[in-house]
Amino acid sequence: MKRILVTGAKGQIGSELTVALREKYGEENVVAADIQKPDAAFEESGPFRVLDVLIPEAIQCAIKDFEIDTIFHLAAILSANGEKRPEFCWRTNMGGTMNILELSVKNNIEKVILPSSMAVWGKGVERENTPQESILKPTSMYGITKVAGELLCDYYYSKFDLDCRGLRYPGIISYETLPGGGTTDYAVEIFYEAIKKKHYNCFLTEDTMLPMMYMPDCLNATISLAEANIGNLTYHGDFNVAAFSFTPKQLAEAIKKYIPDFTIEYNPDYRQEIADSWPRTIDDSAARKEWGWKPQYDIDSMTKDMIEKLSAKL
Ligand code: VAH
Repeated sequence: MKRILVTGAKGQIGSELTVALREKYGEENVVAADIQKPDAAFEESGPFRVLDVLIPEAIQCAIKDFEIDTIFHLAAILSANGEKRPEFCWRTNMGGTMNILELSVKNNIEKVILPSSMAVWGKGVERENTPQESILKPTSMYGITKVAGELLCDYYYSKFDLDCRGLRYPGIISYETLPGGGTTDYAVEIFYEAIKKKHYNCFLTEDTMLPMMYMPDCLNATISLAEANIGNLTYHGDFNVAAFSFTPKQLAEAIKKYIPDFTIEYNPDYRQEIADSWPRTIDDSAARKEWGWKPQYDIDSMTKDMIEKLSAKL
């Protein structure tokens, strides 16, 4: 991995993954790409390309211009936004992924990281300690695109010998960039509202347990998988990874340790149905065994760090 392209680089994960990769591989060796134009700070921090992943010629130019050998493809429409415009979600997520895979084969790209998501699960699956091997029948368009992405990852690996890897992200919590249209976004919004208003109107019920992960662990998992020896990997595009699970009520209790007069109300909306189709806890033993995955944060250390960093930022 010497010359890296990150698509979706202005997104919640992409923006921090770009910074982490630049710290490790050098600013000039990590090209941030997004359909949105960069702000001045982003543009000054290293190479940037405005890139629509639905235009193959644009991807081809970026690969050639920057001599790319590794691609982290983060550009995607997430679960909640995907239900508002399912056709657009399919076209964007699948069109972008196919372009990235086809051009990676054409340009002999060494490695492609195609993130998946716990959204791949749906009906007929054990929701406690959901196993690595299980039925994949998602009920969201986003989840359908993530199952298709996992299958494409394995297909391009076996048919074209393309080193293609992916991990099933749980909900990711961070303070740098607001998340964009996911069902787990409540676990980020709640911190902003707790600090600014000491109250949060939650769009999920108080007992909706979901697997979550703090951003530093997400970045560590993504880069560790990317750097793992392919010969040690039984799985490729669909590693389960998890850190901790909580309900909105449990998260509110953790926040109250730092903001005692914080209050919360629960008014579930359309995202409740999506959340109810996802696991409550996940078995990530394969990732732990095959590439040494081990989260560093739990709900308390994440909450402490989020409140400290976000209070300073706000
Ligand atoms: C979402 N944050 O809510 C994303 C993620 C599993 C959750 O894929 O859509």
